[in-house]
Amino acid sequence: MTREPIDELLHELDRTLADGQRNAQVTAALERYARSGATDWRTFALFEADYYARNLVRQSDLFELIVLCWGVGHRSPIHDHQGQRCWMGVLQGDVTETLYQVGAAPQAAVRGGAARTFRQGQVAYIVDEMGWHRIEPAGGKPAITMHLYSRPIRTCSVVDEQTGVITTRKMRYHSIGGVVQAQPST
Ligand code: 2CO
Ligand code: FE2
Repeated sequence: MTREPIDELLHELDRTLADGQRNAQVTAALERYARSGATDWRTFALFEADYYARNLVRQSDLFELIVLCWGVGHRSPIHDHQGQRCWMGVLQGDVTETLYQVGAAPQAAVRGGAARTFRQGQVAYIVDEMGWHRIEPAGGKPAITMHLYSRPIRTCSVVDEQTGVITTRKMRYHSIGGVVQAQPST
C-alpha cells in the first residue's frame, strides 16, 4: 500500500530527528510537503470559533507535528518555545510573524521587532535565542499552518506586552488524530 504524503513526512521526520539536529533536512522535508499540493492535512484542519485551534497529527519523544487553524481575528499571544526548536510551514493563506525581544521577569521589557509574512509553501523557524513571537493570519483571510516542535512543548511562557507580566500557559489540543477532544472542565 502506498503511504499518504503526511505519513511519508512523519516517516522522514522520525528518521531525520533520530539522527541529530539536522535543521536543514527538517526544513526541506516540511517545504517539500507544503509545496507538494498534498491535501491529506485537511483531516486535521479543524477550526475553533474563538481562538486558533491546535490539532495534533502525531507526537513522539522527539517531536510533535500539529496543524494550526487561524480564523480571521485570531492571533497567538507573544510567547516562547521553552528551549525547543519550532518550524512553521504554511499550508493555506498567509501568516504574519512578529518577533519580540523580552527581558527578565517580573516586569519584562518587551521590544517589538521585525514582522514578516509567510506564504503558502514557505517555512519559518524560531528558537528562543532568536526571540519570542506572535503569529496571526494576514490579508483578512483564515490561514492553516503546520508546526513541528522538537521536542514536544507542554507549556510556554506568555508575556503581556503592556505590563511585561510573564505567565505560563498550558498547551492544549483541539483535536488529536482528527478527533475533537472534550473541553477541559477547568
Ligand atoms: N507556538 C504556538 C503554539 O504552539 C503557535 S505559534 O507558532 O510557533 O500554539
Ligand atoms: Fe510559536
